[in-house]
Order: sequence, then structure tokens, then C-alpha cells
Amino acid sequence: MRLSEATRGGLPADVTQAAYARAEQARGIVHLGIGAFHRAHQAVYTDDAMAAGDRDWAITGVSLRSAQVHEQLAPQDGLYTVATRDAAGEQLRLIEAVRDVLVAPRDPGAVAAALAASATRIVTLTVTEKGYHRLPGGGIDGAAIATAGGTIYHYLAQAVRDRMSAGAGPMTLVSCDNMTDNGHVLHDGVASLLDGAALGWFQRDWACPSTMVDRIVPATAPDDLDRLEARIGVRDEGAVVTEPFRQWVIEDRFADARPRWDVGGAQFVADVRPYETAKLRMLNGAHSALAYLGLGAGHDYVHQAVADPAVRMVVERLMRDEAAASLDAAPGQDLRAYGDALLARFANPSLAHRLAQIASDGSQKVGPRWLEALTINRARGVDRTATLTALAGWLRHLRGQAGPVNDPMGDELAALWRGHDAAGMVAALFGEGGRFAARWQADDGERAALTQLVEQR
Ligand code: CS2
Repeated sequence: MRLSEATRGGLPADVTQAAYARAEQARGIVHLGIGAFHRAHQAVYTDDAMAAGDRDWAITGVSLRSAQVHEQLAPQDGLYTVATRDAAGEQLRLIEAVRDVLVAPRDPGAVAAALAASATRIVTLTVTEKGYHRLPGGGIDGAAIATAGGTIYHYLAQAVRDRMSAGAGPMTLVSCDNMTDNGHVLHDGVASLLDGAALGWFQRDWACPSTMVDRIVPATAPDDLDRLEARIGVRDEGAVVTEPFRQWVIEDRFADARPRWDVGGAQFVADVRPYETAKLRMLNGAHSALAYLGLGAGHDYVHQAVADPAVRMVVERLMRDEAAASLDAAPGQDLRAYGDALLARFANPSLAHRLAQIASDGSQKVGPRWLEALTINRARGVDRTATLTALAGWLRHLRGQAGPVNDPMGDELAALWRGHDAAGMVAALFGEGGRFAARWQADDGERAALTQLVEQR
């Protein structure tokens, strides 16, 4: 028996449920990329806001590729459980904010209609870094977007045109992916497909605030679903497992109304950059280092890698001495305490967070996580050995030394490795004119150091 409106009444009393009149809520949010992260993050904040009395923010989820989430949630009337786990145990909560899941390739017309509906005022996105079609050096890849078709930008540019002709009002587009200035990237991509009056209206009245999102959400494992079923008595194919911690910092720049996401702890601020860069360089930067160095040392999970003294030493130095030194903290932002909290979160043994999941798409991740810090720290005269050690770990990973490579640039990078030794590979990526040189162009000393670190193992 599946979890659904018909069976939710039989859930055990310790599964938290909100009591708002779900069926009466208009659909105010369209979410593009409804994976586990959205279900454990923005949907929970939206559920909090509606439980506190906000109305008409029900979510229409959109899968941009597969029908998997549709199959998980449609038979369940959009209901699913969030399980938060740490040493103290497991807490369960039913999330009611998601109403429908559309599969874009199968039903593009329904997606366009949801985006054009006058009740829709906000679009949130979690489409991973590669969903933004950026150049390796940063900035959107206008040529690739124009020829690709079916990108997030195509759906959103169409929404601008449709809403203009229908007089449906502007929307706020909220990127929730791990990128520096994610709102600007999204804005520029949509603008690249517009012209004339639609472009003018988009630039004047729509809003693309930047955000920092944070919650560790490993991919749900079959075993998690079996354990949950044994505990709640019904099958929930849409369940997600996560940590208790969550954070959402949002630039307070909306085109129209917004849910009171702050009821659930979200912060609306004038400038997200200090939070966004601290999170990218310290949390995500440490995560990627754990992934490549941990896989290289034979580990499978984050909590194992962070418990390995040799890996941990590099990761702690990267985070505390290098990433933190590259930041300009906002008043009251305590980077030391932030680092302590991150290490404790990584050590959470009840989350089976695969290093391979974090290791994927490295070409899209290393720029904001490591390369920007390398450039800044050279200028500031800060030691960069730990970050270079992590970068060497990535290069070894790309050579196929620690399992399969899952990366949109994987073929290109593997071909480069076949044609070069370590020094040549370092030059091809980070030397003058190199693939990633717009983010960080290594000087002679850095190139030699990185080459040596790549060859070390
Ligand atoms: C991780 C992130 O997979 C990855 O690249 O670093 O998904 C990380 O778990 C989240 O950003 C935490 O908020």
C-alpha cells in the first residue's frame, strides 16, 4: 500500500503532519528540477509557511529529464516523508507542499501552461551546475544555449513572452544551485533568448535574486525506503533522507509576493555573497576535496573519508586556512565556528553520503569551490598547498584512477589526459589559454607544485 491522501490518516502519531487545508491552496510556485534536494529543502520551507497560515504557494514540480519523480509522487498525491537523521535518532515529517509533478520532455505544454498561469508568482530551480550551461571559465555559453533547445532558459524565456501577451504579471526566478551569483547567471541566460519588448519587461519587472542553499541530502537508497516502510506501515517511494541542519539565505529582491519562508528559518538579506562564497568555498570546497581524496584512499562515504586522518588533515587545512582566508566575512559571520559545524555535519554516521555523488560533474564545481580561492589567495600571499592537493586529487580522478568519471566534460578531459603527461595536463587546464584559466591561471611555481602533487601517488 502506498502513502497517499487516502492512507495518510493511518500514519503513526510520531510522523509530524501540518494541518492546513491542502486542497484549497492555489499553485503559486513552479519548481524546475524536482530531485531529492528540493524535496528536503525549499519544499520544507514552503510547507512551514503554509502551516503557519500562508496560502496559495502549492508547488508544481517539473522533472526536466526522467519520469522517475513523477512515478514516485503522482500515485502518492504529491505526499512524501522527510527523514532527518543524526546521532540522536530519526525524525519523520510528512511534506504536503508539492501537488503535481510534470515531466517536461513528455508534456512541455503543461510546463508552459504552469509557468504562464497567473497564480504562479515564483519559479525555483535546482537543476545542478551543469543545467546552467556555463563556460568552464564562467559566464553563460550563449552559443550552446541557442543551439541546445529545451534548456531552463527556453522554458523561462517562453514564460516571459506568454505572460506578457496574457498580461499575467512578472515572476521571481529563484536559483537554488551551488554557484557564485546564481541569480545573475540565471538572469543572463534567460535574457540571452529574449529581445525587444519582452527583454525590456524582463529586465525591468522580473527579479532573479541570488541565494545560498544548504542541506546535505544523499540520494535515497532502496534500503532507506524499506526501513521507512517498516516504520510507517505504507510504502513511500518519494521519501528523502537528510540531516537536521538546513539553511537558506535569499537576496530580498522579489517581483511580487513571496511565501514567509522565514517562518522556517530562511533569511532574507540585502547581500547573499558573503554567505554564498563561504558556503561554496568551505562546505562545498571541503566536500569535493573529501570526494577526490577519499575515493583515492579507497573510501565510499563522506563520514569515512573525514575520519581518515590523512584526508582530514588536508581537508581541514583547505577549509580553515585557505578557503576561510580567501573570504571577506560579513559582520557577525564567524568562519571558525562555521568550520567546526561543517566538520561535525560531515562526520554524521547516519547519513550514507556517497563520495561518488559529490565527485560527479567536477568540471562544473571546481571553479567556485577552489579556483576562485586560489586566485584570491595568491594575491593575498596565503599558502595554497591544501587546495592544490585537492585539485591534484581531481586530476587523478579524471585519469580514471578512482572509479568511473561522471562529468559533462568527461570525454574531453579524458582525451586531454591521453595526450599529455601531468605537466602537460596542468598546462592545458590552468596554463596560459588553458580550459579553466579564466578562473585561475597558475603561475610557474603553482604549476610545478600541482604537477608534483598529481604525480605523487
Ligand atoms: C555536494 C552538495 O554533491 C555535491 O557537490 O557538495 O550537494 C552539498 O551536499 C550541498 O550543497 C549541501 O548543501
